[in-house]
Amino acid sequence: MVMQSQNQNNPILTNKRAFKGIPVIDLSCPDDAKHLIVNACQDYGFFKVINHGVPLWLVSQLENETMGFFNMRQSEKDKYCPPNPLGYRSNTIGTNGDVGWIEYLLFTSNDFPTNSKTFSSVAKEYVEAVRKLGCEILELVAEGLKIEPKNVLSRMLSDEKADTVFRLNHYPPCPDHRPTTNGRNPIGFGEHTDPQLISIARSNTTSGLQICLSDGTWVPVPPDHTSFFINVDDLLQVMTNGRFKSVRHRVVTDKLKSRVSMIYFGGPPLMEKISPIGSLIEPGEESLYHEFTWFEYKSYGYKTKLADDRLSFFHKG
Ligand code: GA4
Repeated sequence: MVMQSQNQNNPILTNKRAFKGIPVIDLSCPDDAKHLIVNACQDYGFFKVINHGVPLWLVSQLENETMGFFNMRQSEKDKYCPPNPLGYRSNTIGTNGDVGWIEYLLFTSNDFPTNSKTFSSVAKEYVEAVRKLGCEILELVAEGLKIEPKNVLSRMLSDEKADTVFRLNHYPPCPDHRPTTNGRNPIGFGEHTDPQLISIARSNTTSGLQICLSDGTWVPVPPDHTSFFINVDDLLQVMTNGRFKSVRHRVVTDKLKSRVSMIYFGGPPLMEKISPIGSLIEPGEESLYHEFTWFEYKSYGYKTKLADDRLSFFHKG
């Protein structure tokens, strides 16, 4: 009967909390933050942090250097395009046929080869500051979930072999007269979940980021260039046995303004074994995922298309 769909949309009847906007977590109040972070990770897999301690001069400096790079002539930028998904790319995302209205620089670990020494060293300093923020957030997660030791998650980001990815994106304005758009804003970066543990994103004042709620609704994320947006990624969903949600997200382009974003993807060392944390499995509950190494997950994930559900491959049953 039709009644069913009415009930599905009613947040009270479905026991889902109604969406009241992106959760904002003030990191200067850690005792509150640890509980609010856990709630946000369970409800949306997404939240914004303020009073994060990352110096804003460093953020602006990186944005300036980044725009300096993207403003270069195309032939200059193409010199930074090595024959793999790292370095400079435009339009293509990954290696399996995904495209977007985007150009970007993609780096791994501590290696940021760019056109200028200043750019490379600012990128390195920024990634270090954001990695520390990631560790702080994962420690609050551990405290909020009452799992021990406190560094059970954060140690994977601080490990010298941590598999870090860093991405600088530029979405040029996309006028709607282009044939691909059909009157709708075209996609800058298609819908997907991030494979790692957590992602930490910052953008300029241009909107575009959207997240998908558990009922399938897409909601726009209002830009805030002084804050950071945190995503729960696939591995954190696995380690919490599905309690935290790896957030599906995408970026739509703007007709007039260009958007620039900088994203740190915190991954563990490649040989780290990933499985649900025992103390998070309630009596009578089963582990939902097979154990795998990050290397296995990443190798599989990089063969998939952006929008694919990579987690289901490692799901039991
Ligand atoms: C999504 C998150 C990060 O941007 C990224 C992306 C990577 C790429 O751009 O090369 C992937 C994508 C991301 C997941 C599936 C594969 C790999 C593109 C793609 C189709 C750098 C990452 O680590 O995974």
